[in-house]
Amino acid sequence: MAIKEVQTTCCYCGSGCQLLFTADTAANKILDVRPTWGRTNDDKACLKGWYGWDFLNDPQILTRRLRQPLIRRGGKGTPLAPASWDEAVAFVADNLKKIKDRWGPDSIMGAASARGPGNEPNYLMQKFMRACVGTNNIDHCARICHAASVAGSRQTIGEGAMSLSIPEIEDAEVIFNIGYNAAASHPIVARRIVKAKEKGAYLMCADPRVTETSRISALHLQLKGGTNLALTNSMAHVIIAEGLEDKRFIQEHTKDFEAFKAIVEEYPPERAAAITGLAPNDIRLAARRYAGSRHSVILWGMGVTQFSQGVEVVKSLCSLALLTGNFGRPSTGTGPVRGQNNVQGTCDMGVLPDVFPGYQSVADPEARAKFAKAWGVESLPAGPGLHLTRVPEKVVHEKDPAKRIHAYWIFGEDPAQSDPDLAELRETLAEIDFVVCQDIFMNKTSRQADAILPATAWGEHEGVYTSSDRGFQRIRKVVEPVGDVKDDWEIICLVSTAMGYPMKYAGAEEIWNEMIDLCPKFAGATYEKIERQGSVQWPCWDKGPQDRGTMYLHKDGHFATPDGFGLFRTAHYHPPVEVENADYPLTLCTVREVGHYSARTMTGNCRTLRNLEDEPGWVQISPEDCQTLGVDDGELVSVVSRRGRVITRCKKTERVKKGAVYMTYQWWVGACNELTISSLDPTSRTPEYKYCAAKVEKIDDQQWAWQEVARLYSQLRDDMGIQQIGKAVNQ
Ligand SMILES: Nc1nc2c(c(=O)[nH]1)N[C@H]1C(S)=C(S)[C@@H](COP(=O)(O)OP(=O)(O)OC[C@H]3O[C@@H](n4cnc5c(=O)[nH]c(N)nc54)[C@H](O)[C@@H]3O)O[C@H]1N2
Ligand SMILES: Nc1nc2c(c(=O)[nH]1)N[C@H]1C(S)=C(S)[C@@H](COP(=O)(O)OP(=O)(O)OC[C@H]3O[C@@H](n4cnc5c(=O)[nH]c(N)nc54)[C@H](O)[C@@H]3O)O[C@H]1N2
Ligand code: SF4
Ligand SMILES: [Mo]
Repeated sequence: MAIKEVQTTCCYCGSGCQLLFTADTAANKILDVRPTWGRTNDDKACLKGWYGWDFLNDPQILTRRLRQPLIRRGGKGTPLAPASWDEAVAFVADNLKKIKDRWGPDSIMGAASARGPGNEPNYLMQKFMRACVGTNNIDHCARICHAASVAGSRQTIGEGAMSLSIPEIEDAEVIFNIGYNAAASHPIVARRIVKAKEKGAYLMCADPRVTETSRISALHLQLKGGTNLALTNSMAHVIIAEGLEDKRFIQEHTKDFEAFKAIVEEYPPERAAAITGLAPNDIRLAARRYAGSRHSVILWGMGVTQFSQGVEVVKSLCSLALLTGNFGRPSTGTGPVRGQNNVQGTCDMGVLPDVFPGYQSVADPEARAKFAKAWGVESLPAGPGLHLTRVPEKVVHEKDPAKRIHAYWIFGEDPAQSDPDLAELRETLAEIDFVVCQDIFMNKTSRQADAILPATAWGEHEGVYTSSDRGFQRIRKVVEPVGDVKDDWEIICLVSTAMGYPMKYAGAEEIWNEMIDLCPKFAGATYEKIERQGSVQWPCWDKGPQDRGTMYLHKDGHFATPDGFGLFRTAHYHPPVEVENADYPLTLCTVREVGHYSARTMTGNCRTLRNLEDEPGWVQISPEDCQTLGVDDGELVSVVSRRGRVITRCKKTERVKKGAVYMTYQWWVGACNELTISSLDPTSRTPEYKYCAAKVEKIDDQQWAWQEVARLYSQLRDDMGIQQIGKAVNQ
């Protein structure tokens, strides 16, 4: 037995925890995993860090690893059949070329990955789309996540990332936690919130549900879902009305205060109370507490961004921090805590339709000229590309074939599970001429693919992830990949080369070096420095050892806006797009499961995590609603919206209020995205996952319902060609 120890960064959430693997290199097996010291996690990890690596063993519980390329040789309607890499690459390149020649570069869409691959393949994916295909149609799951934070923060303070670092949270004096459930989503960040409380911080939590954070908060603002903007505008109203604003900071470092004041003046607590259902004095208390400290921190998540008014709420939160001068010092500022392990990084790499790597605008002629020169092309497209949430609009709702999307390369995402309104998404995938999936597992999306390209997973390749707080950290190979799989970056190089735009690299570090040389903000973050420090937070301008990176942004009130001033912005409140009514009397909100992760291809294939929770998921219902519906805890029920119907288990709980029900989006059978609505924020195009009208129906024949769940589950697995159901679970 040859033993080695390898340190790497966790592949789930953006907390960026460091894990130490012990592996038997002779047997190519992982023996043990434990957390180790890291900048964000000290030496702690949550249950996914401890148990979330078992998918590397491919126990085939939910789905199975992809081990060889698969193509539909005879076109749509013919089966997916194994192919050699040469054949699969030629097949993908020929089809993409044909589509580009016939319909132009903008008929091709690319989605890249905030998960396992890391920064380097994402850099290459956007380079491929821009330099080889010639379009800015490149995006990723930030769109359906924190895109509203990126847009809203950039419009006010100039930078879309967390202004402070995860460790700084524990020294905050006041934490305003809004629409963020760290105990389930980022347990290691939650630990910092607990520590802040232990050190005497005042916690306040705005969430329509009772969460672990609300339980330890001094003030729980249990507002009605979809009313954030009324609350935040009203807090600003109180701060100004009571003269609690930081007048000097406003004078010296901000603009547009008067226009902001004119809007928030219309939100006295009594009016906001009528919209939010909160007590006026609780709103006053929240405002006074927030303004009463020089170390106030706002942490927010999907309960802010996944609304058709998400961007406006983000702007109002940044404005609250401007109003009170809570920027530019340690343990203060704004914290849109980025979800996925590398969603900050995938944004950093320019996997967005409007920016190159390092947030350099595609509309800026100088930036275009710089990247065109470096990438050896005459010119690069200037117009912003398509947001991935608009693909259905450009397929099923676009009658003119010249304006349609004809090809979609989906790399490390599972939109057929994670996008809203899945029936429409399936119709979209069926209508697109050519769909490529590059993944590590068979998933719901790859069922509809014309070509599947199998990649190495986290633990099988090298690279860099960016944690939620702008920290570049290394990921390292622990085991050798099994089967005919390739590194994501290599797959992109092969297709690009076959399409006539050669790309060749010796490894991830060479790609990284090309990237940092093009991005001033990242220029100093060499592999060597990341290795030495463990983590380098951007901006890091200089390669020398004296530039260790940046812990917090906007030092001394200098914002990242063009002229350095912070801009006050907010808007008037409006309700969500689809509200409850006589036919659909409940509101449906969708959230997270602590032991499972996103589309679940990875955690669903980890034996210990699978034992925590299983299909068909659950729906949280208040005891009053359970009584009205005549349903009880554990019973199967149907949840129905205008777009679909699914079966799931009733979870009766006092944590939710009457009239509002909650599901998690992790389940294949109880898939809540069959029900969600694709109404989008007009700026960030983020879907309103947190609010639509629904009803719950009792199922009288429970035996039939359980059989139906089993039937639907095996049908999905059969469609995916996963034969060995239940096999190898105990291996
Ligand atoms: N275990 C696990 N961890 C994860 C993930 C996972 O799938 N599983 N996913 C990761 C990803 S991609 C992300 S983006 C993060 C997301 O992490 P979070 O932002 O914590 O995500 P959610 O649980 O979707 O929503 C947060 C809270 O918003 C509340 N909320 C709903 N509506 C409203 C409202 O109108 N106002 C307010 N103020 N609150 C509201 C919900 O009740 C919920 O408690 O988690 C990451 N971590
Ligand atoms: N209803 C509802 N829906 C939601 C949300 C919600 O709150 N409610 N939240 C949304 C949010 S915030 C997010 S971020 C999205 C997430 O949605 P997705 O990004 O679609 O979900 P993931 O499970 O992270 O999907 C990642 C895919 O990448 C694959 N993968 C992992 N590692 C690698 C690798 O190294 N290489 C390759 N090629 N593939 C890899 C996985 O197998 C999986 O198929 O879901 C959104 N959907
Ligand atoms: S908190 Fe996030 S990064 Fe840390 S171990 Fe858990 S899932 Fe991994
Ligand atoms: Mo996310």
